Order: sequence, then C-alpha cells, then structure tokens
Amino acid sequence: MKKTALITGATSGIGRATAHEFAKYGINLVLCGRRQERLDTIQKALEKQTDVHTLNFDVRDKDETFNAINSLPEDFKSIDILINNAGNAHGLDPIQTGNTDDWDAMMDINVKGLLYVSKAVIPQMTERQSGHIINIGSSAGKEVYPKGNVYCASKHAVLAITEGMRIDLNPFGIKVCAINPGLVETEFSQVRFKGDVVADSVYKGYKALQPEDIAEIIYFAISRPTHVNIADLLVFPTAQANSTTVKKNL
Ligand code: NDP
Ligand code: 8X3
Repeated sequence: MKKTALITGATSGIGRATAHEFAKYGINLVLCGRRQERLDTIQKALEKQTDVHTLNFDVRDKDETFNAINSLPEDFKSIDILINNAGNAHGLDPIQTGNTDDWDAMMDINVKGLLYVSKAVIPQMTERQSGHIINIGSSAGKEVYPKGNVYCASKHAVLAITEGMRIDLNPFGIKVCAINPGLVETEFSQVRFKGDVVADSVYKGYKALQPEDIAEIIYFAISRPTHVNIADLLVFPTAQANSTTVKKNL
C-alpha cells in the first residue's frame, strides 16, 4: 500500500528536495507552500513518478491551515508521514536592535505554524495508531549564536515540541523525529537578509550541505523498520564544527 506524505515548505530548498526524493520511491505527495506557480511546476515534474496534490496556505493562518488540510481529496486524506519543514529566519540582529516584525514572523511560522499543521494532522494518526512526524529543527535549536536570539529560540522550541510530541504520541505508536541541519545552501539566507547581497557570502569558501543531502537523510529516517525511530539527528557540513566555527578558504 502506497504511503502518503505531507510536506510543508515544499516550494524550495529542503522541502522541495524531499519531495523529489520521496517521489523516487513512489510515495504519494501533498506539497504545501504559498507560491502556487512553484507548486504547479514541482507537481508537473513529479507526477510522472507518483501522485501529487498541492495545497496553498500560509502556516501562520490557523483557519487557512485547517481548511486546506481538511479539504484534501479522499486519495490524499490519510497522511502517513508529516514533514514539518516550512520555516525561515528573518534578520540577524542583536536583541537590543531586533525588529519585532521579524520576531513575530519567526515565532509565527517556525513555532505556531508547525503546531497548527501538526494539530490538523495528528488526530487521524492517533485514530489509526500509526504515523511518522519529522520536524525540521536546526543546529540553532541546540546552540545559540551571536545575533541568532529569536531564530535560535524558535528552533529550541521546535526541539521541545518534538520531545513533547514523542512522549504524548508514544501510546499511539507514532514516531516523532527532529532532523537538525547546520548550514544548508537554500533560499534561507535570501529570506534572512531580505535579498541583501550579504546573503551571497553565507555559502562561499566552503561546501555547504545541499538540500538533497538532508532529503536523503529524511528518507533514511522514514524508511527504517517499524521498531526503529531516529529521534534526533544533528548534521553539519564537514567544514562546520558548530554555529560559529566554519573552515573557509577565501
Ligand atoms: P527555503 O527558504 O529554501 O524554504 C523555506 C520553505 O518554507 C519554502 O518552501 C517556503 O514556501 C516555506 N514557507 C516559508 N514561510 C511560510 C509560510 N508562512 N507559510 C507556508 N510556508 C512557508 O529554506 P530551507 O529549505 O533552508 O528551510 C527549510 C527548513 O529548514 C526551515 O524550517 C529552516 O529553518 C530549516 N533549516 C534550514 C537551514 C539552512 O541552513 N538552510 C539549516 C537548518 C534548518 P513559500 O514561500 O512558497 O510559502
Ligand atoms: C539554519 C542554520 O546556522 O543559519 O538553521 O542558524 S543557521
């Protein structure tokens, strides 16, 4: 029986690469994001390999999130795998000069958005007594770095929520996992620096992780036998030792 995965943030970076990886294995896909034209392009590319449905909603909007997930057609309604990936950083500023709109965006998307999507999907998993939830955290969820304040807080929250989910969903046999990457070359820095040229320098002088590296790890996690749950995984590019130590050849 084919499994169905719902992936948030599937229009770019890690989420899009995960959609491509899962399609190779014939997993049915519910791809989510706000940029419909991108969802359409990815759907068109992957439909040769598997069945794909797209959902356009902003995870910050609770009603939109519930309405979108509740509107899934019969063939896509039963979600076996939830990849909570939508998220981003907004700004890199000391706490004293941080922008409150940036703070709102990070808490609303990375924390509350993840909760809304999970709340919309979990009841069917508890009912079936099966399911697998992968939350994309970050090395920033394990370590705070200068000017990372609120982004790091949002990712620490993702780890706390992951642990809470694993405990509460344990009686139902639902697997819960956090995958925590270090530097991955995606649109992340374009978003964080609002298109500023500084974004171009983030991945220069070393080989950053590629979104496909994380996608392969996500597939590894979801393809373990029933009795194996990868609970928490930290992955860096070889050039990175921690949030502030990156070996660059510039
Ligand atoms: P990208 O910017 O490439 O992708 C972010 C994705 O999130 C997009 O598909 C975007 O879709 C979606 N998204 C953003 N805001 C919203 C929203 N309000 N509602 C719905 N979807 C939204 O970044 P990454 O692929 O790098 O990021 C994916 C995850 O990985 C994030 O949680 C990030 O924190 C985490 N991460 C990234 C690292 C990195 O170095 N790149 C390292 C560690 C963790 P759209 O705009 O179409 O809505
Ligand atoms: C993304 C990695 O180091 O920019 O979560 O916070 S970092």
